[in-house]
Amino acid sequence: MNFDKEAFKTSIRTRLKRNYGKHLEEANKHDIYDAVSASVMEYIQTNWMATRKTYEEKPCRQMYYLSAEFLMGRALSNNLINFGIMKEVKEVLDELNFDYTSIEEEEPDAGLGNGGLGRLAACFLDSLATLDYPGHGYGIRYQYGMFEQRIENGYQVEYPDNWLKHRDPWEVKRSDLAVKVIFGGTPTAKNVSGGHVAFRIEGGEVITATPYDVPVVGFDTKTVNRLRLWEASSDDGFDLQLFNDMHYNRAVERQNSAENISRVLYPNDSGPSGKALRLKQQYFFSSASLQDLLAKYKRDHGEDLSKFAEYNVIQLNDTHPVVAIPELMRLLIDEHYMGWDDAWAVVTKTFAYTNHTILAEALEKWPIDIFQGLLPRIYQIVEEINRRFVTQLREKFPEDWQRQNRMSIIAEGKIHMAWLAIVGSFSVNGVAALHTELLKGVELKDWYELFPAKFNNKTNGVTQRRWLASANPKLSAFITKKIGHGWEKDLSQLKKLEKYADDDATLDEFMAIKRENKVELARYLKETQNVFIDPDSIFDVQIKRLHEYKRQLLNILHVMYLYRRILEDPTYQCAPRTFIFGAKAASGYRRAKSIIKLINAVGDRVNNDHRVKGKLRVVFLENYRVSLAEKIFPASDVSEQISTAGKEASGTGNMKFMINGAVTVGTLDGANIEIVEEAGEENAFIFGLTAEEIQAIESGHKYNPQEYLARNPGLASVLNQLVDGSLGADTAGIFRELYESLVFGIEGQRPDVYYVLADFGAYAEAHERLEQAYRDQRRWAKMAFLNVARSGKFSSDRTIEDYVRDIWKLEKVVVK
Ligand code: 26Q
Repeated sequence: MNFDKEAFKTSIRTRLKRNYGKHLEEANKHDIYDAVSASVMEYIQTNWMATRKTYEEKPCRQMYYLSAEFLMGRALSNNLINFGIMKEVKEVLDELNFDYTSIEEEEPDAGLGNGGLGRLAACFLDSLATLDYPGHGYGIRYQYGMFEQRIENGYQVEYPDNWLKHRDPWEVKRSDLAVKVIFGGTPTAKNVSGGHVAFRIEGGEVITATPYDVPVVGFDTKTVNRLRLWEASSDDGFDLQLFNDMHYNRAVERQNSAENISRVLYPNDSGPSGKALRLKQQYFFSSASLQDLLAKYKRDHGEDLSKFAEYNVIQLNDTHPVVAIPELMRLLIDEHYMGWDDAWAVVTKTFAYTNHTILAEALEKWPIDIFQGLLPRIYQIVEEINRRFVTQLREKFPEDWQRQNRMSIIAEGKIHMAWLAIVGSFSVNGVAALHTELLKGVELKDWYELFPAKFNNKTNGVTQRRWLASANPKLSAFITKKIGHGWEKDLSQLKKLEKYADDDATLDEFMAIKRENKVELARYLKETQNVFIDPDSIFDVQIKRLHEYKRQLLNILHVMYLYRRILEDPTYQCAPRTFIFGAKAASGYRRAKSIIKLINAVGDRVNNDHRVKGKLRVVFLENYRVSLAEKIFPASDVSEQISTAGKEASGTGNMKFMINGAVTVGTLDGANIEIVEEAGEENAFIFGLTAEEIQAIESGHKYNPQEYLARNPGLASVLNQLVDGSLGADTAGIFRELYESLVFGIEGQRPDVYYVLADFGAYAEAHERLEQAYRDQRRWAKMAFLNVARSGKFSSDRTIEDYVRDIWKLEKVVVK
């Protein structure tokens, strides 16, 4: 595009005057961020309108990604890169005497997600727009996103993330498209001609859903798709009578109750909370989104909805939006007077479901009383779906009562949302090869036997525009110098780098870039968190949500093990290492919080012990989030992907490390398997029990962690430090709990549920191999370099092409 610098400057000045009544000279950094963003938005709008017009002129099949989470992070850099005006805007700011980096830092992260699942949704939107597919997001405009984490006295403390404190320059409020969503009330049969039975809801709480649209800018294309986020409010929420009678709180009760629905993201990435408000959130955005789609369909095609599924496909991001299945039935039957069978035919051609977890405790089940109280009509419909489904099951497995019970959508007082998802969708997919195989063979075995054709795998990916082009400009320039442009939209081109894998000059340059990125991260951490790290040490990094199955505990126990070794043998020679952690724990997850405290306690101990002499450092970075991740991946040497085999559905951080040239230490879990398959086993450090071995142990009930302690005195001694008070007296209690959970099992659990002790020896040994490899700098450089060259598969562009081909069946629509 032709970018007029002077016009852009004028635009910035105009906005400063209009929005803040300020001259350029009076503007602070935030004002500039806002004015620049608003000016960029002006350009985006042109393409956005053109895209909308293109989609409208010739109605085409479109995909809608329904997700309770979109972890978008910051928009400015991404939009400038995708729009192709980064260089120009930087120059403009330079000329106005502002530094781009510090302006960029003014933008709060849009942290509307917990972790992997939410960030995957964001990467998918980027790829869809870049590849010119008509695919859009629907979600919730949480007023407060993922909490801000501070570490106080080594403990995690949560603070609200008031990301909308200033206005968000990237959103457009569409009050004209607001819809109503009803909770509670009484379903009442109404008379409809033609013999159909339809219901209306009498009474109930009426919530207004107002959409805010955020543009999703494709890279090097005119396509701008849409993320539509719903905000909850009440139209008659303020009672003036009560206010006049000085009942100030009661006067706004209804307003608050409505607004609470989109108030805050549940900071829980691993399990149903069972809270009514969470179900309200799910129904709220599912219903609003479907009403929006039906209204559009009727504008384009008239009242006959029988062909709805030809033009719309809805991807359900885990079970969180699965209530959309009965809701679409309700809308078709009660509001559009379709018969059950016709409606069901539409529904089961519209929905596709992605599963993101095999942790049994994470599968959503809603207690009937909560569900029926909030959604009485939807409950009736779920009952009818289940009645018909169970009838079908009986025909297929007449005598198999157990199977019928296991598969009933409603059982033991609960509604099983994953079962509802499978029954109501035409596709069910896992997110990495192993994960899908485990779904088919174990977790969803009954379902695979019933509906084999629905099951398919879609290995996750990440967008190289954000995670390489934007996050790592130095490596990007280097890549482009070597192989030219093209990788930005076709990551498989990175394989052209392979021919330099034995070229010393290339490897030196590659490693020099890694070092510059390490220096830059060290500088940033010193400035923002007053944390010191040494760029001459190995940056060994584990950044992800804190969860027992991800085994941050294995990592920190190994650090304690190394520390002990250094103290026991002062002559012990090793490459200096910095172990970097970043992780948020769900607010109510006590054990995860204890692990954070342990990491910090070990850090205090190790970092302040002069005997360690720089050989070892442990840092826990506060408030891990997308914008911090963008600074860490490019500076990492080692990627810790050490989940218990079979537990991590895919992982996506593992891919971000790989494309930035970090070497994986990992188990054969999730997408790690595919990562080493691509990189070559010799270019990763794989260790530990396989999923199959763990299955065998579990079916034989023969795991005794004490055996591992008996065999490894070093490990026993490390574990002992958890309970001998050496990590600080105040923590004896919580570390004892960690100890006992590993060694004996507490609270009715098996000991060491996640096989930390079973894998410890192999993990320590993998680290020894790693250290050996690192000492040979050239060998290390080649390993890291080949990881980059072979990371092409892990672009979300590839993932999206897989979804398009197998599930969505979209055509590209090029905006002129
Ligand atoms: C459910 C009910 C109530 C409250 C919260 C939740 C909830 C919220 C978020 C449950 C799960 C999540 C998020 C799960 C998640 O992020 N899963 C990850 O998805 C990634 C993308 O597919 C995978 O790469 C990871 O392996 C998987 O852990």
